[in-house]
Amino acid sequence: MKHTLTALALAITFAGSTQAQTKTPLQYGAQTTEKRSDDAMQKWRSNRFGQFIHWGLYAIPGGVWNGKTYNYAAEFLKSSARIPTSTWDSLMYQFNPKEFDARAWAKMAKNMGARYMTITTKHHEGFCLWPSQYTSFHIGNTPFRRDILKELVEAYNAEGIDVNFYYSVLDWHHPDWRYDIQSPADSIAFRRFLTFAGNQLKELATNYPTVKAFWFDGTWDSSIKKNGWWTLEMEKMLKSVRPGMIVNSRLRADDFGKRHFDSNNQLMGDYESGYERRLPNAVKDVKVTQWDWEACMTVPENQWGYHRDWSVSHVKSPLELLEMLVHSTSMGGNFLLNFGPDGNGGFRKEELHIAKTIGNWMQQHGNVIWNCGYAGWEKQDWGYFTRQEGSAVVNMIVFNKPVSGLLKVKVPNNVKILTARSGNKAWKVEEIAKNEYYIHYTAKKMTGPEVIVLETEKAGQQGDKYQEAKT
Ligand code: FHN
Repeated sequence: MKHTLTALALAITFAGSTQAQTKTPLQYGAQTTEKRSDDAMQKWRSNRFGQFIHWGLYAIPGGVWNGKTYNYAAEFLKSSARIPTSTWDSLMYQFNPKEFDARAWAKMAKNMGARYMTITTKHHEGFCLWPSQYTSFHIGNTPFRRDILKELVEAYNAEGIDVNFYYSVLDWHHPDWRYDIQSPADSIAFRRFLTFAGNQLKELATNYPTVKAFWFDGTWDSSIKKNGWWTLEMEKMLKSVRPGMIVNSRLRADDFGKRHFDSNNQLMGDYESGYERRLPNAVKDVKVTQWDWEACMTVPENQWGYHRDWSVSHVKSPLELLEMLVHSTSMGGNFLLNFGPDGNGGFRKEELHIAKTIGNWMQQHGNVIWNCGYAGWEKQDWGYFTRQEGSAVVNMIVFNKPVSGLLKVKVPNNVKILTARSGNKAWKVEEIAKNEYYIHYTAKKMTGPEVIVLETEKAGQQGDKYQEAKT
């Protein structure tokens, strides 16, 4: 038996070293294998809740063209309604959002509890919300003229909110954009395109010095996948122009066109950004807590830009969205909730209601979200745990109260729960089995997700008070 075990151990060691030796050599793969721990990344992580804003020319038609409503995502109307580029681009001459008030937007985000905002500087249509010197397709050439990006950065920063820039590499306006490289001519054109995009990115990072992160999108086509070198070059360039800069995994492709995670399964960029309109499974996908990640979420099923008609899909309620925010925090991820302002610069009433409802809860309970993350405790059906790294205090956020009123909590070995409180109210804590407690949550009525704060301490080795069943 001893020999068999030794042989097994050797085999594992050998397999491990073979694996290490067969690591694919990469020029454009991951730059680090660990979570970033610098101040900028810690701030990004502690923010936890962000406001996503999709705003561009698509806000003018709002999903309706020549009297016909197209139910696919409003920002894709150009393609859904097969609108020629020149016709679409001339929407620029109508862009005049008279109600736009950057300070009011920033106040709304602040009251909602958002600690960062990510704005589409350029979406797939190619229109730029800043006066770029590398194209004439920008805000400065609309009747509105004002530098929307600058106003937003200033207003949000004045509220203490970090601003990040969404940038779509895919560009329907630019003549040199290619979906694939199939000829030398494509290759030459696409090189020009990459230079253009690189110039714009440098321009953004230089001219808006407080930008904290770049949120890349539209990077899934073969043309980009065949140019992994460029994605790494952009990551390095942005970080050298602005030390501490953060980039999402969507930017990156490695030498073999592998995206997000390189051919050695290492995360590229600073955080994983593949969770779109979905969240990791809180029980099965605990591995995602090993790296930073962010989920982005729409209010209707799949509308990012303003669409006039939200009647065709489920529209998420404030409580559903709040639960997603808590769920994300409990798994060590950020939650980026999308808003699509209309062509006048106003928000839909549903979005205002969501911001207000979430904000009311965050004003009371934001401290179980900001600076918090994965608690390391087994998830239970009543809701989620969060905690500040290293703290002995664990937060329970209760969404589903069992009819018994008994909330089960399973603690790791040698951890003891001392108290359970919601504000001034203390709940009875009952130890019921080895590493298991009930919190007697006797509240008559829940008015929203309840926060129960557990004070814990490290306990010594437990004796044999609880015997395993002999079966
Ligand atoms: O096509 C876009 C979509 O319009 C939106 O911008 C989302 C946000 O994550 N990204 C793309 C789809 O993945």
